Amino acid sequence: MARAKIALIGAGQIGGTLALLAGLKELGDVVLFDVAEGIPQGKSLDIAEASPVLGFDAKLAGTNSYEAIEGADVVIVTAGVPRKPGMSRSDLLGINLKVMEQVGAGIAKYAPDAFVICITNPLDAMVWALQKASGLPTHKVVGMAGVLDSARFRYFLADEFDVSVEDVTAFVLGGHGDDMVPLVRYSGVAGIPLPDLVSMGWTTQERVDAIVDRTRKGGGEIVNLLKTGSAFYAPAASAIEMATSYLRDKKRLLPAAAFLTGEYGVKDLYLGVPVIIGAKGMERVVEISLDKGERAMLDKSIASVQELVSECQKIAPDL
Ligand code: TXD
Repeated sequence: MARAKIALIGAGQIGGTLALLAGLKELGDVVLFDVAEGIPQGKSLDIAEASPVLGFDAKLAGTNSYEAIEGADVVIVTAGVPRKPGMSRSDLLGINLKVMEQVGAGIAKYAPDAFVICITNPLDAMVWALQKASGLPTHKVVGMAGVLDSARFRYFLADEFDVSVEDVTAFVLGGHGDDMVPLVRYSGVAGIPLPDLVSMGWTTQERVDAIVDRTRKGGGEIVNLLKTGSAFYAPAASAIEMATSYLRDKKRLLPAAAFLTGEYGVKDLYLGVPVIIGAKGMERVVEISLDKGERAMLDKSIASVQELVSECQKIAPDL
């Protein structure tokens, strides 16, 4: 059977890492697209030259033309501009909205059957714009943030308990921002919920609160350290996990920004919720029960996402 084709729109820090991981995991052939000339070509050649050493077979191509993504099975979008000093949030929104319009048009023309994963920030608004601009069905366009946010939560918990990251599960709901909702009740070690681990004396409520806070600010922590960019290894790994679930029909239950049609009381908005990802795309939204406190946190997160999308609608009323 022919290899799957994976198109990566944006060949920056995350795009390059995605190409390497897709190769290492032999997910398929990779096309790296960017408006910058030479970068996608250079990165794809560099990774192709690593393939004999690393022992994977994949065709890697770099391009500045959308034609090259024709027939892609998966498209992962990281294209965009980071926020620079002096740039307001609206300035950034305006620029990245234009980028989503271009990328959406390219996908609509050359890869209308693809499963699309958006990573560009501000995530919950950009995935909304990308779906509108591409016109692809909503269950084929999702946003990546929750896998990353819960991976951070899992890592911090594994470190706290000195146990394998493999045995730690963690749940994060809501938008990708400081008001995301890490769900303590649904997180734990090998089926033991976090509140029980507190009762068992493995940790204290204060330390759990501090971990929740660190998870919320996880993106900023990396930006403060790197200074010239944001996280890219963990974001790329997270998107690859989502792409793998689609390509291999694994039906993983993963948190993702999904288009809601009434679930969690939300309509016509992308929001981070647990979903099943399989061969049909985003196959199911999983509605878990929330207590009062969790619901209040989610409502706050929904309001921030709604505000961002309303701002987008003002800037681009045609979308
Ligand atoms: O959890 C999450 N969703 C995120 C999101 C976690 C970390 C970072 N997140 C966001 O991903 C970040 O705020 C950015 O919006 C994206 C991509 O991050 P990356 O670190 O890869 O950014 P780069 O290195 O600046 O790469 C962006 C590339 C760069 O090579 C540009 O030339 C290209 O995008 N670019 C374009 N490509 C195609 N088409 C257009 N129009 C375009 N404009 C810029």
